Formats: sequence, structure tokens, C-alpha cells
Amino acid sequence: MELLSGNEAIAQGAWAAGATIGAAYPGTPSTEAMEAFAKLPEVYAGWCVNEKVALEVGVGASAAGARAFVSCKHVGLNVAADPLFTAAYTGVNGGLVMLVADDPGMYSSQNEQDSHYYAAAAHVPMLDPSDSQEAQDMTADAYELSERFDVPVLIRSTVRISHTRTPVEPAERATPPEHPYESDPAKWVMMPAFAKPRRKVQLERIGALEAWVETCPYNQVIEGTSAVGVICSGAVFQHVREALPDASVFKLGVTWPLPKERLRTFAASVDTLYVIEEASTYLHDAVAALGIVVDSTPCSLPRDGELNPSLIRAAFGEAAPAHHMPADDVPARPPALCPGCPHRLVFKELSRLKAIVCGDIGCYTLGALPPLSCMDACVCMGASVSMAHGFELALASKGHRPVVGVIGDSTFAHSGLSSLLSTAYNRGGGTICVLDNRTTAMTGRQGNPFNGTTLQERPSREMDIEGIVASLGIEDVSVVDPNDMQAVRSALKAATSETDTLSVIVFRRPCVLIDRVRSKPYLITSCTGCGVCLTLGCPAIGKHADTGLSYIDMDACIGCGQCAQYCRFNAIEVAE
Ligand SMILES: Cc1ncc(C[n+]2csc(CCOP(=O)(O)OP(=O)(O)O)c2C)c(N)n1
Repeated sequence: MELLSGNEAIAQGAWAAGATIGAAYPGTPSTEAMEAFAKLPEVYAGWCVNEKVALEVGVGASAAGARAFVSCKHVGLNVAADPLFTAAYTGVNGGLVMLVADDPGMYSSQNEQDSHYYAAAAHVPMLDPSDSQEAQDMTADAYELSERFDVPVLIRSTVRISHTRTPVEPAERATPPEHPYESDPAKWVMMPAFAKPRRKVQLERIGALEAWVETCPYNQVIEGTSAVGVICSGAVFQHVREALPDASVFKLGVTWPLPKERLRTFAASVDTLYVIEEASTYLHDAVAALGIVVDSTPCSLPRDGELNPSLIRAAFGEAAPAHHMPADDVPARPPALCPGCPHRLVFKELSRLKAIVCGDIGCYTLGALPPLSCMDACVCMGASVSMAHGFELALASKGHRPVVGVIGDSTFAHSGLSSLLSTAYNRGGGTICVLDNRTTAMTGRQGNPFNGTTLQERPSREMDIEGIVASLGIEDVSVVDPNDMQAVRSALKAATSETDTLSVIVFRRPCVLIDRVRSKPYLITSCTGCGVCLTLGCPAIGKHADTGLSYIDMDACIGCGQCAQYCRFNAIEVAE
């Protein structure tokens, strides 16, 4: 037995099924699945520039006969939805399994989505493990399922499944059946003439899957009292068992398609039937659509966020379990840019410029929080560049503040580059700041095309942002050290003063967590209490409650010297 996280177990399951090719774009809570897969023997695993590309690599590998593993977070499936919906027509050759990890509660996401809807809409089977053993076993089985029904299979986890370690009997690697490649345009070239018959194949497959799911052992009834029955899946199953140990429970291991007859039989066996689920009404609506009478989800259960045993017990009028720790007993730890973060001064200077800042997704989204408070919008990956173009178009004639898009290097590769191509093509103006900290910091410092590091440390090509940008015909391209206050200030001032020009400034300095190098810390010698250093939002700088004077926590300070450049009284010095 080993203690594995759900993500590690899913990787183990894919490996055990003989998957040889893995492709992903990182995203919490899914990232560690591909990282774990990459460490297993006899596999290729790589980070792709985005989830659409990753799934297409998986579809190609499957078409060629390999078993392929793809993973992403819930919003990544939005990006990959295009290939997903049509891969559900082509079907597979080698098994194709994709992990999608949802984040109810938005611990590290820009929204809360329930990926069940994708399975139902694309007509692809979805399996919901409720612990790591199931995560491994379902993933391994999903390959056989994928090949038997000629369809990609989705494994849905949530943050609680992906990141919780539970005991697993690690499976051995099997040798999968051979699927030699044969050219078959009628199956793989999805133009109307070939897609129409494949659509019929897809619809027939639904019937076959519906018959299979009635006997699938992953759907289980845990018998309890006949007074209360609960239908649930995934992590919620664990919460329901803990909260309502006497209830009868229908645990759905397959959440699309649903085992209609088994659900009807279960519903008939209990007096009152509930559906308990997180962050959506997917299961409730699907069960009700079968004509089953569902007592609506207890109304005191929140429609947003994660569930837990206490919330479920409270909804059923029961006291919280003894070990329950209310969330408000946990001290708040608001996120902040690290001491020495190379993103900090760009936001400090943008706030001085009073620019309209279209932000993006990454560590630098924290520039939106006080005291930097320097972001007007942030919607999804890549949107900074395209939204800045929209702001420009709408405000160009109105004498507006400068419009600036701010995007990280990984996000630029993900989808910012295509947005910039569009702005350049349409002769848009404005300023785009690419914060190149040489890594994908937010999700744990993965490689990307602009640092040239690959997941399995295979040889790579290191792309050059300014070279790519210049090749788009954007004339005003510069590279600036973001730790140099004067350089940042003058670069931003120059770029934003030309309203008709499209300027790209690449702010390049490695994330401080890559090498974790520390210089001598700084200290404040004769603080006047002006408070300017506090406006940088550095976690190493604090204010004495009694005197109002600033101090530097020398254990937290890494000696970047950013604050010293802002002290007009030269009161911040290297500690000797
Ligand atoms: C579509 C989508 N995929 C993945 C993620 C997860 N994610 C959030 S930020 C980020 C990358 C950030 O890297 P970078 O742009 O280099 O900025 P840094 O964090 O290094 O400052 C990723 C992969 C997401 N939010 N949305």
C-alpha cells in the first residue's frame, strides 16, 4: 500500500493501463497528475502551450494507436472543448483518457464550473473517483472502456480528490492490445461528408453506453435506512457518508451516462430522495429528468463552494461533527507577491501612471490587491492582450488614460500570442507588458516555451519573446529589468505616451523561487514614517503599530533592493 494523492493515483492508473504518451497544460488542482506521470518509466510526457494543443496531441497519439493521457483543470476544458466535441465523433484508436480537475470553492481559479456538463454535452463517458484507489482503478479501466466504445473518456476529480492522499495498492503496468495505425479518413477527417455518418455512430454509441452503465460496478448502493436516500458522487460521497452514516446512498462512479434503471430502483427503495452535489445542479436536474421525484437539495446547502460534512449535517438539522473546525477559526492569509517578486515594480509604476490595466492569470494577478491595487480587469488566460485592444477601440476617441495589458510568459504562450497577432493585424495601439519571470510560477514553476525547460528535461528550443513579437511587425519592442525602478518608469512612460503605437515591453527577471538565491537583507535605519515603502506590498515590510514607523523583517527579506529605490530619505540600507 502507498499513500497517493488522487492526481498521483490517476497517473499510476494511466501508466498501469499502458499509456505511453501524456500531454497537458498545468492548472491547479490537476498539475501534479502529469508531473507524476512524467516520472514513471517508458512514457513521454510534456507540457503543451495550452489545453487545446494538449488534447490534440492526445487525439493524434490515440489515432496513431498509442494509449494517451491528457490532463487539465476545469477552465482548461473550456480551451480544449473544440477538439473534445469532435473527438467524440472520431472516437479513438488507442485509448484516450483525459483528467479534468474541478475547483469548487475557487481555491485557485477564476471561476467555479462543473465539468459534468461537458461530458453530457459531448456525449463522452465521465468517471468520478471518490478516493485515490478508485482514481487509479477507474483511470486504468477507462482505457479499456475508451477502446471498447471507441470514445474518449473523461475522469473528473475535484480539489479534494486530486490533493488528498489515501491508501492505494499501486497497479502493475499491463501490456495493452496492439492498435496498429491504419489510414481511415472516414473516421478521422471530420468534414461534413464524413462527420454526418460519425454523428450517427456517436448517437448509437449512447445506447450502448447506457446499457453498459446499468451493470457498471462503479455505481454502488450503500444500504442504510429506507427513510433517507442520497444520490452523490466523487468527494461529496465521502462527505455524505460521514455526515449521514445511516442514510442509504447511491454512489455514482459514472456520472455520464446515468444508470437510469438502477437509479429508479434506488429511488423506489427510499421514502425521501436527495441529490447532494457541489457547485451545480447537474446531477439533480439529470435525475429529475428521469421522472424521479427528488426532494430538492436541502435548501440550506450552498449553491456555491465546496461542501463538507458539517454543512451537510447542518442542512439535515444535525450538529456539526466533533472534529469540525469552522472556517472562520482559521486565520486569514491573504496572498501577496513574494518578497523580491520581479512583478512588483511594474504594478507600482503602472499605478503611478494611472493606467487602465487589463490583467491576466498568474502570480501577477495579485497586482490587483492592495496596496498595489492596479488592475481594472482580468477574465481568462490570454484576455489581457485582447481586452486591452477592446478598451483601446472603445476609448480611443475619448482622451482616456493609457491602456496597458499585463501578461506572464506562460500565459503569453498559452493564448496571449494569438491575441497579440490579432491586435497587430488590426493595427491596434496600446502597451503590452510581458512579465517574463522565466517560469510558470503560479502553478509551481513548470517549463514553457520561453524558458525552454521541458517536463522530462528533454532537449528543447528556447523561444525569444522579443524576436517573436518583432516578427509580427510591432516596431516598439523593448526588454527591461523589472527590478530597476528608473528603467521601468521610463519604459512605461515612453510606451504609453504614444497612443497610436502598439508597444511591447518584455520585463525579464527570473522568479525568486527558481534559484532561491538571497542577498544580504536590508534594514530601515532612520524611518520618517512616510509609508512609501509600504505601498509596495512587500510581505517583508511591516509597520510598528505604536510608532507608525516601517521595519523590515530580515528573515523574510531576500535583499532585492526594490524598497531602497523608493525611499526618498535613503533610510533603507543593506544590513552589514
Ligand atoms: C485555461 C487555464 N489554464 C490553466 C490555468 C492555471 N494557471 C493559472 S496561472 C497559470 C500560468 C501562469 O504563468 P505565467 O503567465 O508565466 O505567470 P506567473 O505565474 O509566472 O507570474 C496557469 C497555468 C488557468 N487559470 N486557466
